[in-house]
Amino acid sequence: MKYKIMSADEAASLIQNGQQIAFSGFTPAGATKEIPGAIARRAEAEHAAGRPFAVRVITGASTGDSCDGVLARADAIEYRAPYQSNADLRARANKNELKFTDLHLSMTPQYMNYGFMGKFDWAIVEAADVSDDGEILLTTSVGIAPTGLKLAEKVLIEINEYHSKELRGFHDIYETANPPFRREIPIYSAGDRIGSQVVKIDPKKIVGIVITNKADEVKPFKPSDPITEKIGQNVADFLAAEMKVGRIPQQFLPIQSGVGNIANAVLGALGNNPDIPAFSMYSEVLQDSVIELIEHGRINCASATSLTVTPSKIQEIYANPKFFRERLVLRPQEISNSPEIARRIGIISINTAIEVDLSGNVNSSHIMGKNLMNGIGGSGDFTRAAYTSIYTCPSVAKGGLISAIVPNVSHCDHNEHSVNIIITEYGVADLRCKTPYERAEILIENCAHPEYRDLLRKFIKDAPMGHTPQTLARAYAFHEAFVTQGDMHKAVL
Ligand code: 0RQ
Repeated sequence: MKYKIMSADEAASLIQNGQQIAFSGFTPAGATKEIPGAIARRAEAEHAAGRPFAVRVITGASTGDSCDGVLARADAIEYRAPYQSNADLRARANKNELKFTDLHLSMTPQYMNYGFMGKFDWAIVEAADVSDDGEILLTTSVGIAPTGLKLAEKVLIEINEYHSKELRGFHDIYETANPPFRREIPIYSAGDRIGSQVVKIDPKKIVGIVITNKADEVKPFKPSDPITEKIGQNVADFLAAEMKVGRIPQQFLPIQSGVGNIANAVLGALGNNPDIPAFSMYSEVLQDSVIELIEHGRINCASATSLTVTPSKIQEIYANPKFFRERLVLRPQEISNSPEIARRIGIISINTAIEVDLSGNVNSSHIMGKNLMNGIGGSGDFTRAAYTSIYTCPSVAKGGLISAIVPNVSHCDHNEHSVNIIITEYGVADLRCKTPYERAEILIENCAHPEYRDLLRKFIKDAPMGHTPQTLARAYAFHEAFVTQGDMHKAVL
């Protein structure tokens, strides 16, 4: 290899205070694991010497603790976008100790391309291989890496020897032109390939290579509980019933599914339902359950921007690369999350809500209107463009002290015009083409926890007549009760 091999600390010494870096990684998959730690050490040394040191960090979505966690704990982040799920980073964002912006994930590469984020000094990416003429074989995610590699002045690469070079052929790298030159993205079904297997850049931009050998920091799932399983079951039963009445075609439609335990249970239930045929996925993240369903012939093919699977699952893939290469496609996030494609191929989107209000507005990102949880991620990319958009959540949180069905959401990510179906462990609220009063009623009767139904019914009954049941003075009575008394049951209506 013609590039300079260096230590992570040597690489970090090249980074200057205030610089903007595009990192690879979408979830812990494909995130860099060595250089961020070295940047954190450099920040701590600079701070100890009384000098400021923090960088602007743009990634695909969340990353692993060895990127977001170490940098946040060292106070080395000045600005961070577009998504995170790290406790230390979240705590600092919620104290405004660093600037965090929650962005639609499909929009992030566009904002980079349009210049909305300013100049990129560095791209720091994990790769399985790099050729002397600048062909980079990415690892388990694509995310914003191609855009960062194109725009950045200089590039550092972590070659991670843990990942197999058999990954060649899993990626489909395709870049869109900026308006007014953009054309349609020619993907007509989930498995279509339209791009190249590698990212190609000018090799002169590559200033150093750091070698490592570490698995992605993907944690195994908690064992599923009865509530999660019931939600999964309700989603599968709803979709099977939709197929039966002809609202979903017999070939079924591609599924997009969010991350976490509920998403995992939903996919498990879809896979086990004999009335649902083998299906495809057009999603952003593929978790362990997808690999199992591919192995069992229940998923035909899956497209995403990240392969967020545990080390044992990635080894299964590396042991059988030909089988999986034919069934998995990893794309840049503006393609995996493209609303154009989601609308064309008719995806069924399934994401998670923190709370839902009686109009059908969904909050996926903030607690009590104030504190960031993770972010919207790709949920908005898919929801607005979906054939049918579904949100799932348990009917209550914090042992029942919080109702997930509230008069008004305390923060709105997805509005009533884009949200079609709400599913809790109690049932399904089909909001499609319903009036505001009808929506409120079915949400209360089908989805709310029985302990909160009378309070919610009272909110509707007492509302002055209008197109939408609303009483502004009591709009946040549920939240107010939790914030002041620790219990939404005490809402004064
Ligand atoms: O708190 O961690 O203190 O126990 O929120 O909730 O029920 O464990 O569910 O892990 O799936 O997270 C929406 C946050 C759900 C996640 C969200 C508290 C609850 C718990 C976690 P603890 P659960 P999950 C994919 C596409 C982003 C949108 C999306 C998320 C913690 O799924 O970030 O789907 N989604 N994007 O107690 C106060 C409420 C609450 C509440 C739950 N109403 N009030 N706390 N919690 N409801 C992502 C990507 O694009 C990469």
